[in-house]
Amino acid sequence: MTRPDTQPDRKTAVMSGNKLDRESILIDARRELAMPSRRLFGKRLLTLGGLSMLTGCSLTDNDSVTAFLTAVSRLNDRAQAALFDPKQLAPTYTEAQITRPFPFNAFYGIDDVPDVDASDYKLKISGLVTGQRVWTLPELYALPHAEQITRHICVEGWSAIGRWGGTPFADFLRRIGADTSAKYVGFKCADDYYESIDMPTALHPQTLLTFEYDGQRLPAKYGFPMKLRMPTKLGYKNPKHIVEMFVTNTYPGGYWVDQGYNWFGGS
Ligand SMILES: Nc1nc2c(c(=O)[nH]1)N[C@H]1C(S)=C(S)[C@@H](COP(=O)(O)O)O[C@H]1N2
Ligand SMILES: [Mo]
Repeated sequence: MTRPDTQPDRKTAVMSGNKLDRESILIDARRELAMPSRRLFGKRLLTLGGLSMLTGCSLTDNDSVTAFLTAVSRLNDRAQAALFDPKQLAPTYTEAQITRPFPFNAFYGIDDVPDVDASDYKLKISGLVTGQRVWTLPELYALPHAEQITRHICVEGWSAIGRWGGTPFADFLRRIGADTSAKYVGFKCADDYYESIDMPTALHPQTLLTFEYDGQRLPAKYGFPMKLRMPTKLGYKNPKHIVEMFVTNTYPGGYWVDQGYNWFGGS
């Protein structure tokens, strides 16, 4: 089993034994602030001490440390959302730069990849949309087509360049009559994974609902029948094996996010 990188360390630092290890907590919190997606925020806006005062945490017990780290993460969500430029494009690459083989990753091993049956697959659409209905794969495959060669960055410490094909998600949201003034789009997956993203990222021009990898139908390991591909977000924000999506103003969380990981997850 694999998981994003900072979480086990954070858990170890915060929860090991009764005696609080101040040193490792500070190392951990500094590391949080040093993550690529947080660097801007950490450097520009606040020092660790400032954050501590701001959140009113005295860092004297496990609960306050957890609250402190959660507050850091939630503040970062807001800072990242404020810094997100809906028109700024992530870098794209050439075919020759594609990483081969492209890595597989999930919260389980490759032998447990879900086997989604194409013939009775239906994508459910719910929430704040006028077109609450299900979509079959032939209907989805007939949507306008776009391609991207972009870099996928996993917080476990690897990145890889891949080529995905599918349909621009903004178009799809308009097609289903989504309320694009709503805050979130949530996803449920065939493997019990779930995720949610902010609406500005959902509408970003490089956010694609993908059905293909490198010119072929998306293989099971990369998320058959579809993966939401967002080069502006870290790997764990990109749900594979999507079976349902919903538009909502109620914060839906995510598989890793609900275990303490940063929700915005910009890269
Ligand atoms: N359904 C589902 N989607 C998921 C995951 C998962 O475990 N299940 N893992 C995430 C993580 S952490 C990464 S890095 C990427 C890996 O995608 P890949 O197998 O195409 O490299 O999928 C993301 N989306
Ligand atoms: Mo990841």
